[in-house]
Amino acid sequence: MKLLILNGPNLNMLGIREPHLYGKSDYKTLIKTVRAHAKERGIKVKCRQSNYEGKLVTWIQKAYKKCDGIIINAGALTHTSVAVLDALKSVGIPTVEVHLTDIHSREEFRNFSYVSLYAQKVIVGKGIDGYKEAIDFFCK
Ligand code: DHK
Repeated sequence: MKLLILNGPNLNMLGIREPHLYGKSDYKTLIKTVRAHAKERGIKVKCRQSNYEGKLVTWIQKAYKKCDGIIINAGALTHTSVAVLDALKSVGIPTVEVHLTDIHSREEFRNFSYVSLYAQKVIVGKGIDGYKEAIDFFCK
């Protein structure tokens, strides 16, 4: 079992950006936590972050026939990117959408997610633990 774990714009700023919302842990800690949890579950992970929509699209495309699942926090692209949605639909890989914050209880513009139109599961508002739960989804 191999998972692609994708993080979008500004997730590299964790620990610095609005810590009251996104928490005090930095991106490095997030990845360390995710890797440790995946190892416990015997799952291989490939972790990638970009501030560029096209990079995320390309990584999703490259996962075709290579990864068994995708865990994605597309950051702000969640709410805007038809391209990310189309890429997920193109490869047809089971996908869990994760958000550190509860996007449904924040500003109205965060309420809609293109990724949710494809994702098999959506996890919001659980911080870093949401990524662990997403890994566990693929263990069933
Ligand atoms: C992360 C972002 O960067 C925001 O643009 C989303 C999401 C929420 C999160 O909660 O992880 O709206």
